[in-house]
Amino acid sequence: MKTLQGDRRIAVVTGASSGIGEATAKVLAGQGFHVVVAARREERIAALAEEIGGTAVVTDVTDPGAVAALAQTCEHLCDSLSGSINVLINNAGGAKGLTPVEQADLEHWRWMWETNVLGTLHVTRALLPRLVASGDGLVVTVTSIAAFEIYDGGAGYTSAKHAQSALHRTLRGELLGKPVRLTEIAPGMVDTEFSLVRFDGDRERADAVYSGLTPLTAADIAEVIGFVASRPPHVDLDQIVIRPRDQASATRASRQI
Ligand code: 8X3
Repeated sequence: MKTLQGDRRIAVVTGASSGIGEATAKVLAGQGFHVVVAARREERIAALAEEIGGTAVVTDVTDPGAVAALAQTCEHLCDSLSGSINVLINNAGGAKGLTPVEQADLEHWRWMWETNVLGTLHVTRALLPRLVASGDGLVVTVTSIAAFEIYDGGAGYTSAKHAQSALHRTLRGELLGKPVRLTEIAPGMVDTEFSLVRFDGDRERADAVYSGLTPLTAADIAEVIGFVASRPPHVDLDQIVIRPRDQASATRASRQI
């Protein structure tokens, strides 16, 4: 098979403006990747790209036009750097609200399905031909323990994460025989903007999620993704669940209050 393996290995990270995405972009840059940082917040990704010597692309993963432009930029980068797209980190996503099904906020549900599920679909579909052509591709999708657990008030988020995980794991079979590894990272509590977004900027409510325990940090997750990315091409870490020691499940945690 003809491959486009170039001199420079390129990694694309979505949701790179903060948290796990930002930390992962830094780890991958440290490993020598040219990192394309994609997110909606221009100022943040421009500063990050400057810091790590990467490329910032303002991208809303729910917008197919924006994702097509991201893919186009990646094509140009491959040419200008004589590089190949070897890594995609599907990290964009999140939760909104925590309400029972009976009171479901349809806008919240739509946002969660659009961002976590269709966003992953748009970006993966757009970059897959390049990842395959690189001869050594890797797709990491950051889901959540909500991809296999459920909890009261969480159906919008858990159903979206279940679907995102199903989409990702389906690729493992569809791409069998092609040179692309697939890893699902399923974190539990990570102290990022996650809860602040979920509770619409309510700092007190967001902080309460992590009170009395030691949550994971974005860097903890990024370090594991860096390990995944640095394995040889024949080693596929299919699924990795990472929780704080203090968290047994989405609904059971040990808190010292
Ligand atoms: C979020 C996981 O444990 O904070 O994706 O609900 S948890």
